[in-house]
Amino acid sequence: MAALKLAIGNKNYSSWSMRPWLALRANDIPFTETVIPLYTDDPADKEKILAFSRAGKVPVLLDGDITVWDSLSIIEYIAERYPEKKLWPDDAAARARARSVCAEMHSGFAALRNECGMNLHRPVRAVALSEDAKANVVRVQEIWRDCRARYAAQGPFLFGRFGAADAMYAPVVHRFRTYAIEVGPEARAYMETMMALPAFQEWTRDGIAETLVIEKFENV
Ligand SMILES: N[C@@H](CCC(=O)N[C@@H](CS)C(=O)NCC(=O)O)C(=O)O
Repeated sequence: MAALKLAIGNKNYSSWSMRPWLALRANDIPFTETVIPLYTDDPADKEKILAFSRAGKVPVLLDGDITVWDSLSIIEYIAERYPEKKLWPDDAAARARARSVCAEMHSGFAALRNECGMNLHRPVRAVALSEDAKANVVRVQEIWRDCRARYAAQGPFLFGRFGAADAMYAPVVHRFRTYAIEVGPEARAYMETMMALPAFQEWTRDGIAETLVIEKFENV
């Protein structure tokens, strides 16, 4: 079986790319990666993304002649192709909840995303957040606290073992860390669990080692 290919953006900045990358790496699923620099002045870089998917966005997964684009669809595809990795919980109620929190992340939290862009090499420093972003921070913590209260007996991640929901929320751990956002003890414990995950550490190391700077994401 040919190895999966994942096209991603700069690891320093591309939170959407981090999600499926982690879902694969944390579950020891073999794949090759292609890093395409984002938002450069070189139109060839955009062409490279378009060659993977006409949507013109990363991440994109290639599995033979199957193309899957969009981080959540890729995670769904991986879950289906590797059911033994249990990216979704076995229990139907837990699975419904996991899907809901993933969809909530995918379609929401715009203020937090805009005001606290993932930027691994940014020195840790607090910024003044809007009321909407503050509400996002409260809601993320509520989700994490609720999941941990329900599923702690099954493991240290949101639904026990590392799964789709953790992959979707991992970039938020970086956002909270980099922008020195104050969190409660349950959120802190979950962040520490995530930051100790070897796959999370590998992505972070790779991102920090990148030298390409995207001006519009700096000085925030
Ligand atoms: N909803 C998409 C969003 C993907 C997205 O916005 N990707 C950005 C990078 S993080 C991108 O490819 N930007 C390049 C461009 O617009 O040229 C997903 O979850 O995969």
